[in-house]
Amino acid sequence: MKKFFAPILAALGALFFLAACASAPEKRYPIQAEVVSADAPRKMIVVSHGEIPGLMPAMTMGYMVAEPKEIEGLGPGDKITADLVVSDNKGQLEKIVLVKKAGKEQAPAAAPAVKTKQAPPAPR
Ligand SMILES: [Cu+2]
Repeated sequence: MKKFFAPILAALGALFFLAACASAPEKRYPIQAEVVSADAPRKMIVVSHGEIPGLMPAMTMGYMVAEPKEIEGLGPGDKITADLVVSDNKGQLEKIVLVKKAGKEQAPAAAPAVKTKQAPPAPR
């Protein structure tokens, strides 16, 4: 899997790098995380991420995202991978990929109605 995507990701990374044309060197940290909430209009996502070696321990925190399109449709419990790109004093997530959608068996919308309304006995 990873080998298959590597060339594509590398190409995308090169594009981002050229587009950024940044003076400050940026650092990239691949992360794995679980979505707590996603807000595409505000380009914000709150995730619970694992340890990021050399940067921070596992925690729940909010990040800006480079491409709001990438978080449209994401919801609580979704597992993602992404690149945390840190430059100057800010960090944002790029290349957000949905790895595993939150379990559908737990979705309340699909749950069958447990309370069946029984008609009261007809008065005689
Ligand atoms: Cu963090």
